[in-house]
Amino acid sequence: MILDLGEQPPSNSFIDKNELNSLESKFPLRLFWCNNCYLVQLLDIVEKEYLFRNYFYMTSASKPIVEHFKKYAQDVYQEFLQKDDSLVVEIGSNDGSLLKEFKKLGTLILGIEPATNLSKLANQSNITTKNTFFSSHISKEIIKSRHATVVIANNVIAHIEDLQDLMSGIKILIGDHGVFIFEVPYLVDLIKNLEFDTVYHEHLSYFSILPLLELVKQFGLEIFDIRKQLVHGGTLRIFISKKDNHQINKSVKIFVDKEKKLGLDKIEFYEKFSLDVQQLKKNLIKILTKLKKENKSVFGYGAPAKGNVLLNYCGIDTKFLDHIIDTTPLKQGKYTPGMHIPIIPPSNLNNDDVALLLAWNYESEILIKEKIFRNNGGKFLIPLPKPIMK
Ligand code: DWN
Repeated sequence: MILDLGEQPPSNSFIDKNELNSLESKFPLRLFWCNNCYLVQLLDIVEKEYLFRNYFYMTSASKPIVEHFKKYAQDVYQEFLQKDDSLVVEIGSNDGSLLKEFKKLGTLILGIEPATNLSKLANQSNITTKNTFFSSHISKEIIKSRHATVVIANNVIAHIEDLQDLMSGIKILIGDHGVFIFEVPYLVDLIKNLEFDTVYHEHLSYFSILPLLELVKQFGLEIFDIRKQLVHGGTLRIFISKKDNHQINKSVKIFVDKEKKLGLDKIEFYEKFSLDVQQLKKNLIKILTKLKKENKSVFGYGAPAKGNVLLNYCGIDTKFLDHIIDTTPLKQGKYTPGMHIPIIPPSNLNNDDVALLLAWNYESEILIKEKIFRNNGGKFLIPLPKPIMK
């Protein structure tokens, strides 16, 4: 085990006012490293129906990600979808924000989304979406009509328990000529930047390239390119196809060599992580306690899933934060899981002194957006990698 974050409620299980006194389900949240395949993973698995059938995270609620997806769609279109009649199948298509961009470019699209509330929203905005979990069975259904030109999946591969069935489903869906492109948060950034709050029950795997190479090889597939992205605290965009279909880009060897040099294949690489996370917790509570002693008004900026891991691990409740603001209509009027902090729509910030930036992965965009608040003396407390006021 490389990190123990205690018993926590699922980080997207936001609750209503009338549930505040009800018992909340909590599950162990512990991170493990496999000394055989080097995959960092959770071993305490929460039922996927419970986590994903009714889902509060909406891609469209975060403008920076919508912008990222716009550029992403254009890049993939340029490189792989110029041919007429190209089909993009997205696994975990959420509210259809990415597929909307491909549709604008004239590509055929199909979404696969288990969240009933979100797939309904997507279909209502004419983004054809199957309300189901992805599996090789679904792939066999789809190829009855045709193969996919591109299968795309973002921030969802880490959520899938059966990686074997996933890869066999991908192999079926892309056939001989298709390409599989996916984005996952990068383990090296998680460890280096102490992004412990991205460890939560939805994320079963914490990917690096060494274990992924072994996985795809088993299915006659190969990684032919890897491109680093800045979103979500450091992300890899990975390109996979049938073996020998594409020239292998030198990026693959660069990442493999880097990971071996860093020692991701040795437990020593992970040893200091847990101690550093415990120290971060102490430092953050110390700063918040001092602010409250000075009668400062402090609130949370953004109610991301990762924020709830941080709040529950550090025991930060309404003694420290008056409320949390968030742009997601589904979250507004709800309370955070475990710590029960009320979530309200973004409002005039100028009456508060300090914003704890729980959505730290959008620091640059949010600090620009809230310039007036800062010019009027408002401060942002950035929780990690080292709590700092800006
Ligand atoms: O892997 C996952 C990532 C992709 O998204 C999922 N398992 C769940 C989710 O994680 P998250 O909730 O930690 O994601 P975000 O994108 O960091 O969430 C940002 C939150 O902040 C959203 O609720 C929207 C909100 N927000 C805001 O209130 N004002 C965001 C921005 C940019 C803002 O200006």
